[in-house]
Amino acid sequence: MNLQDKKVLIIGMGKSGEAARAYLSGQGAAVYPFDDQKEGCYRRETLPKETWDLVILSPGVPPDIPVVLDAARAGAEIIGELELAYRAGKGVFIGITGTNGKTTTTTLVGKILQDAGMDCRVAGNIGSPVVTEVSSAGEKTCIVTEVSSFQLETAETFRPKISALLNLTPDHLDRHGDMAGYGAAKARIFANQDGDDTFVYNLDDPRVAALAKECSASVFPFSRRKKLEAGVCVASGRILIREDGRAVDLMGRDQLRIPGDHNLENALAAVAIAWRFGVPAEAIAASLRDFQGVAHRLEPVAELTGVRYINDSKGTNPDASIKALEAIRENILLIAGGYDKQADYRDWIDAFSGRVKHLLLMGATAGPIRDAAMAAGFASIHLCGDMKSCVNEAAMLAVSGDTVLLSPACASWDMYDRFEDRGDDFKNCVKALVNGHG
Ligand code: UMA
Repeated sequence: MNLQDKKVLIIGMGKSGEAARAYLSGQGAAVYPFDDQKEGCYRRETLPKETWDLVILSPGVPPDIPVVLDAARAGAEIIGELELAYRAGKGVFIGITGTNGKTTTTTLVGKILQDAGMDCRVAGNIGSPVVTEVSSAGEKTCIVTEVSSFQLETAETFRPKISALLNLTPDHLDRHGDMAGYGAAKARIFANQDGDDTFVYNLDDPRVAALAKECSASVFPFSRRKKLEAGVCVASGRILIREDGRAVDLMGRDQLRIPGDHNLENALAAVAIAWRFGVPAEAIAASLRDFQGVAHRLEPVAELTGVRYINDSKGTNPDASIKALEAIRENILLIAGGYDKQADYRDWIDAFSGRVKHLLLMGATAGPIRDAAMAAGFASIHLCGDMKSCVNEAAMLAVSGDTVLLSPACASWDMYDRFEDRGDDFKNCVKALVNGHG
């Protein structure tokens, strides 16, 4: 794509927008940054009469705000930063999406490839814009990309060599309208693939399995429940790769260091991806045995007077938080609440049963969650206002053997810029307790 002297509008000057600006400027384009909040950017009033060769829309910006509609009316092509990176024509892409587990799986695939000595970068929704990584990539560099539904909406021609769909449960319905809209966005991960490419998917997830039927790529499923003729599965406690009538016994599932059934699924997905990418089985197994998980996802923080503190700030939707509750199992003091994505909390509250002793709430959804929990008969609820009061209140209520878990079931955007900041706030509040300043 020749970008020399092209007139490009970038909407949203966060991480994606700034990365796109740097790339486009380097390619000789004339860049116009737009942002509702930031200094030094154009505003809508100065832009509606302009025409554009290209518009780059940041993933967190809703596609129906006036400045985007103006650009669409003017006939501009609107793409996202992922698509821009893909059009650079460099690197071989692995694209990983799903409601939960994306970051863990992407990190793990990156580790397996790097441990195996391959030239590889990890990028995307995980935090490092794809276009930045692509700028310095070679033709054969593997770009292991965590892809969100927001990024897929604006990825017209994106065609990963290997794509993966981990699971599909309600999330971001405020943006996608309903599950059909959300699923359609996720299915874009394989929309441009053909028989030379691979689609890895979770056979145990009925919504994902239904979408896989529409896929033209070579499919390679994984399952933790069923034995498969072809794909990656678990039998008698062993992780197996099966393909072309041959079975490779990779390792025992008990050799994984990341906890919970959901992490087993993430590991199976990573095995399927790495195998199809050509990594030898022994190398995959060695990296898997070594992998300790990612920050903000069931991350142990401290133990104080027999009480464990665990940071799961990445639990940004009910289903992710259910996975954390299932992994910890019992005696949980749960800190939750945050930005309102219009989620349905009923299944999550049902999962409290036998597991959660006290619920400590903060953020915009504190009220709605309290009401839903009371309606479901869960009464031990504490409205706390901020992280410090949540942590201090939990420390007062907890007894030896309990776990204080931050797993909000909501995004952080009402109180923090990013879930990482929320997790760091939790860790700092716990550290203050440990140092006696809680
Ligand atoms: N903005 C406007 N008008 C609006 C809305 C936003 O001007 O109506 C501006 C804001 O003022 C801000 C900028 O847009 O300056 C923010 O853009 P953004 O929300 O797209 O955020 P980025 O910093 O570009 O980060 C994005 C992803 N964020 C979202 O999708 C919300 C990051 O994913 C990603 O790591 C980063 O690109 C690099 O690829 C985060 C995320 O929360 C982790 N993702 C969601 C999730 O995982 O659930 C999808």
